[in-house]
Amino acid sequence: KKLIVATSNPGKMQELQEYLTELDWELQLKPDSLEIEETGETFIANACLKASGVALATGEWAIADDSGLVVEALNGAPGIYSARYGNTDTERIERVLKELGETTNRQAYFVCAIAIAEPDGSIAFSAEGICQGEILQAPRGTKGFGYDPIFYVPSVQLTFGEMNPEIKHKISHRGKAFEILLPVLKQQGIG
Ligand code: ITT
Repeated sequence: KKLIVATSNPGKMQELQEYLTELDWELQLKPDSLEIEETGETFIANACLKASGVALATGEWAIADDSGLVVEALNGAPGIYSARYGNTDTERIERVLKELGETTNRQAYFVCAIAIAEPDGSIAFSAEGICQGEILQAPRGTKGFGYDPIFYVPSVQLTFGEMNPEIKHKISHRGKAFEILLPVLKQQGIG
C-alpha cells in the first residue's frame, strides 16, 4: 500500500524513512508544489493538518511529522515556530543562541507529533514523543539536521549532531513517537 510522506524537509524525510522501513508501505514523497499551511496552535494540530491535507489532495494515505524545539528560558520558543525561526539551519541556531545569551537555564526539549491520515483526510493514527536535553553555548557535531548541533543529551553525553543515527533514532522525540505508533500499526495490520 502506498503512503505519501508529507514533508519538504530532507533531514526529516531521511529519519521518517528509517522508522517506516519496518513496515511494507511503498513510500512516496509529496509533490513540492503541495504545501499545507500550518495554522494550528499545537504540534499535533499541525501534524494532523499536514497529513489530512496531503491525503485529501493525493487520494492516498499520508503521514506527517510536526516537530520543534521548546526552550524553557525562552518561554517555549521557538516551539511550533521552529521552522519559521530563520531562513537556514545556521540562522535558526544562531538566533536561539543569541536570545539565550549567557542564561544559565539551558533546559530544552524536542517534540515530535506524527499523524497518519486516510485517503478521505480523516486521521487514523497519531502519537507524540519528547526528548529532554540542554542547549549548548556553541554548536557541536555535523550529523543530523536542524537544531541538532546545539541540543545536548546528558545521558549520552553527546549532542544530536554528534550522535550516530542509530543512537538518535532510539532516544529522540521522533524515536519515542514511533515507539508508540509502530506497535499499533503492526497490531492493526496497517502497512
Ligand atoms: P515539513 O513541515 O515540510 O515537514 P518543516 O521543516 O517545516 O518541514 P516543521 O514545521 O515540523 O517542519 O518544523 C520543524 C523544525 O524543527 C525545523 O526547523 C527542524 O529543523 C526542527 N527539528 C525537528 N526535528 C528535529 C530534529 O530531530 N533535530 C533537529 N531539528 C529538528
